Amino acid sequence: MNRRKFVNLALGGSAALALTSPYLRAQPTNPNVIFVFMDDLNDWVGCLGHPQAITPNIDAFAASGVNFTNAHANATECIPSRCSLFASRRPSSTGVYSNNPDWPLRMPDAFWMPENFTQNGYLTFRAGKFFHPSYNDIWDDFCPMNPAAKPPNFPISGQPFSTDYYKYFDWAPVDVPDDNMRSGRYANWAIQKLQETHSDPFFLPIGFTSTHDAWHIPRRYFEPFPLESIELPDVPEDEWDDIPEFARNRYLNPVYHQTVVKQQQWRKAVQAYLAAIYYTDTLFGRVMDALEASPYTDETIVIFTSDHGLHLGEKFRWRKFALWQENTHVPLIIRAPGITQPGGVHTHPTELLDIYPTLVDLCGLSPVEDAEGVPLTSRLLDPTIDPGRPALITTDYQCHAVVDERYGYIRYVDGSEELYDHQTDPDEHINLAGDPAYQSIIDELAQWLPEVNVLP
Ligand SMILES: [Ca+2]
Ligand SMILES: [Ca+2]
Repeated sequence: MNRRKFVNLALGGSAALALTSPYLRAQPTNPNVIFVFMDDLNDWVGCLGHPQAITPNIDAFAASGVNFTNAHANATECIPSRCSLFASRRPSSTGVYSNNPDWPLRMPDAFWMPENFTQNGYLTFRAGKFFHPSYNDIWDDFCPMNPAAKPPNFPISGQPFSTDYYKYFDWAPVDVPDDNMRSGRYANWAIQKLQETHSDPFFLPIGFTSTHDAWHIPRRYFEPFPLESIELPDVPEDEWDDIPEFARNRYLNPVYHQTVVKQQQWRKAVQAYLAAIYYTDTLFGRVMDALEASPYTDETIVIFTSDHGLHLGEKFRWRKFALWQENTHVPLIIRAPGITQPGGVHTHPTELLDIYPTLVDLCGLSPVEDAEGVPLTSRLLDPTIDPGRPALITTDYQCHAVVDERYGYIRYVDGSEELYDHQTDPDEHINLAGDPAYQSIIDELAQWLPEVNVLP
């Protein structure tokens, strides 16, 4: 399907199907919304097939709604991803490509998701990280983003402090009770909100931060992951040879990996990230138990996702900012009473900027005139529906990835390209972009690149 055909389908498809659905009649008029983010969580969850992750609560939640198994963040860094998600705007349309805090000036007319809920009679309660910075004034109530409980001799991973990399690039078990961690506080605050009686429907985002480094996590969450059991990615020695020079220079900062290997920290970092995910999954489970025990459970939409993925040594690379799968692929699970059925799995490409139009649709919010996403309503009703479009991910100015059912295509600002066949090469080792046999596939995917690219 080409781009024009998709636009026509998208305009008519979702609304028409939603209006004729037998399920919709049972949908609450103004459902509550719990919107859970795990900051910097990649696809290391059981329900996306990760062999080591321990995520029983995320997995159980996925089984109760629709699991979007090919979902991608539209940007691979906190602020650009959140600006995209909460206004349903592409980074290429706003010029918000980096974590520069000037983003409100770049998006002065954005109709932000929490504002829309407020204007439509919802109470808005925020636990933890949502915007960045926080914008506390826009919420009816909030649990502030506490500073992380830093150990006294930070860093404690065993790596020496270095100005060559991010100062929180650190990990280790800590002897701190769950509830004293900042994500533990966010969970408890959200649980308390679910135990209160509210006069109006509520929008409750919970931004867990424990999956964002530094991974200083309560010790017991390390115990199921003994170091000798940790599996590291199998990276070919010549992995970088077929990556364009622009990407090597900009996205493959070798200092991180060289330090991690030299200090024998690779397994420890992976172990700590798995512990962080397990800990945060436990908190998520407590919130879901509180919802179950509350009067709100049958009238509350729950969304679970992340803001972007993360590298832990794949491509001999760490952290975020790039366009490979480790950075773009994220969990997305939605359960909407009266709309979704348990056990739904949607395998087609999906973008996080579709979430806001979906909430507009399901919660009766005001239309968002400049939204670039489309409602997922039809796919929630019938997860087998193929929307016929790929996911578009942006990191820097004119640096984009297009991911369809099978391929991942990357084009950088200088015109250099990568193409990976996820069917035969899911870990993206072999760049096919120079092979003429794949030119027609590149041409097909390239038509989805944005026509407008606002300067940074
Ligand atoms: Ca983030
Ligand atoms: Ca390679």
